[in-house]
Amino acid sequence: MKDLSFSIDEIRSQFPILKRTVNGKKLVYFDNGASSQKPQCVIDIINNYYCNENANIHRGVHFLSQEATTNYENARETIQHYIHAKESCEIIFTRGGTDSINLVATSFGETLQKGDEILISFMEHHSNIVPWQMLCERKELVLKVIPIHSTGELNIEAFENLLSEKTKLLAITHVSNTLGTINPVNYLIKKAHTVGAKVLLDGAQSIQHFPINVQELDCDFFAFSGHKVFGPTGVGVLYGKKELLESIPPYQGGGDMISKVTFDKTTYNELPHKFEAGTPHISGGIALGKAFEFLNNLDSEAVIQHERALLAYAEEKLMQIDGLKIIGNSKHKASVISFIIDGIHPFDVGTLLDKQGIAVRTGHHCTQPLMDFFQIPGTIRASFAMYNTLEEIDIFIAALQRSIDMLK
Ligand code: C6P
Repeated sequence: MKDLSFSIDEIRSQFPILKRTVNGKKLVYFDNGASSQKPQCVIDIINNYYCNENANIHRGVHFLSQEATTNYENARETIQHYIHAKESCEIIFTRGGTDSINLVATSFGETLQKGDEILISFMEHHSNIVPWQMLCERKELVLKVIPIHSTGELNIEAFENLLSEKTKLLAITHVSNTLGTINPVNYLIKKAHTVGAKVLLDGAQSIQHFPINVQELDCDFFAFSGHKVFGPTGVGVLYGKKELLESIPPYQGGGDMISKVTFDKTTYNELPHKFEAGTPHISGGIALGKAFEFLNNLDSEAVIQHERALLAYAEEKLMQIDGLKIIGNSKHKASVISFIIDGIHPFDVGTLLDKQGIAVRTGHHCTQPLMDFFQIPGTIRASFAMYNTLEEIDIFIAALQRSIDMLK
């Protein structure tokens, strides 16, 4: 049963780190795009796993091994239901979003032929650029890049022109980690499918902000990291359509991913194990399941409204600051704001904000081509989560103004 009320105090009370001070000030954590904080239930389940349940999975007949296996597989099912995948075998545990994309580049990439084209966009994170560059070099494929408008929105006309029968994969971010842009993925996926291309959505910055339904989206792959969605680091997920995952070769070789090994020939395990070589991050998978249970207990519509209010309030306040320019003004944005200030380096602002207890990210945000597009060295980025408050934004704005006054 969902708790349909959204009590910010109740939510904040579940995140112990939010009570701490940094440099003598109450922590204001606005670096959720880099990594989210963890609720007590996620921390507790990791602790409990190592105190009471630790064992390897899928291998032992003994009680602890079977218990750990059940908990790990239950977590897979929780994630399956959260993103509305048809079957739990479509949920592959990986080391994180980067690893998920590399899995597709390696395994799906193996099925591509010289001259085939891969389409990405100008606003991709390096994790959704470099694996494709490496693949293109290895297999003599062609990488094409969809340009964007100065608003930070995708150039749809250019996308349509770049798409052709040669396009085998569209690999695109759902939400830009730097601009906050929410891409029109429903349209992009439909259109890509008309030429027979598969679609990988990089969901690293979307899954923590709004519900995901991979069947409705009809994406072929969906990749994300656990640590950005209130779970631990070192674990992530690749969703893939079952038939597609079955048709591509394994990613890595090792234990658990095999059916039978002889020196003459090795056959592979069924999904999802075919893609999960070696002992996985067991406590991480279990804890990621718990993070999704935590999300399941919230009213997602209330979370969306709250984050929208944070974004609107912060943008309104920031725009009142002299010489400040917001980078990324898409009509549809998640609660991520990048900005620059005339004559001041982002790093200096980030450092002074930190002295006042405020955590933001500064720099290129692993999107260097995007920085080149805007002809800037980097931005200051405030990225909000559902536990942030309007009062924290007031503290941030006052601290930002103080920093600017010191630097000018
Ligand atoms: N972006 C940020 O501060 P990993 O590092 O594997 O957990 O996630 C990679 C990744 C992939 N795609 C997008 C859109 C991302 O935003 C990220 C991670 C962080 O913006 C750290 S660089």
